[in-house]
Amino acid sequence: THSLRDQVVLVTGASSGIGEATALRFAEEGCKLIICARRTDRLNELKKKLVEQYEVPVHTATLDVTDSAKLDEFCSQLPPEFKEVDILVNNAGLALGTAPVQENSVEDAMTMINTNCTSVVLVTRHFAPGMVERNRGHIINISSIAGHYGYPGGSIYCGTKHFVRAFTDAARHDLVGTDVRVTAISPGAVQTEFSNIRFKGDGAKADAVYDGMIPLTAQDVADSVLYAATRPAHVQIGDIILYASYQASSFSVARPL
Ligand code: 8X3
Repeated sequence: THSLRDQVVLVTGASSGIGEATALRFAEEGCKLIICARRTDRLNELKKKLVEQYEVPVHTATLDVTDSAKLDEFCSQLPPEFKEVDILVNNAGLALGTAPVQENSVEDAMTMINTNCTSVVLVTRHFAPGMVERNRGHIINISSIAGHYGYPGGSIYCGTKHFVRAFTDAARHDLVGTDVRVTAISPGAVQTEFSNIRFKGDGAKADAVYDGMIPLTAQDVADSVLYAATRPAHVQIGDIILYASYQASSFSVARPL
């Protein structure tokens, strides 16, 4: 395996869930962290934890990744110590609603597309050239099992995750022959704020998603990210699909508990 010590890792959507768990795991390996998210207080709390527990350098930025001007500014104004990103984790993403296709909210659709797709394009466009120039780097995109098939009520969300998967695959083709690796991670049911956000704060609906089964945790997904990042340089993980054990797909979930 390959040591991550002192590598610069950027995680978008780092204030909670998979992003936060991933930032903590990279810090544990001695990486320098750039963490961005919308919630300043949550970011500051995470920064404190990263610095106190792992004594690593941390740069934070309060940022809504759907604001492309701010996103550009953030990417181009990183302090010198953090400018050369080695590992980019495109994690920021969300689902909003489960409307059938004929009733999609255009506003929700645009928020999902801008968060899950556009931001990945922009951040990758910013940091990939430096990776190619230095001939080192790893782009890790958090996709979903929703990137592998569609399901009822998921026309936009599944569409965005299919985009992430195809973008990841095409990027791997573009970068073949360089030492820059490109990986997708495709989790199934993970208990984070995901369902609370999808159901807009309806806790009962959110809880029902995980009722009677044992969902994946954010840490389980962070483990997969770390697995991909710590392979020897000649090994490139394409996509890790991970389901909860009581789950065979988004729409086939057993609830024996
Ligand atoms: C989240 C998993 O099954 O709701 O990406 O699409 S699912």
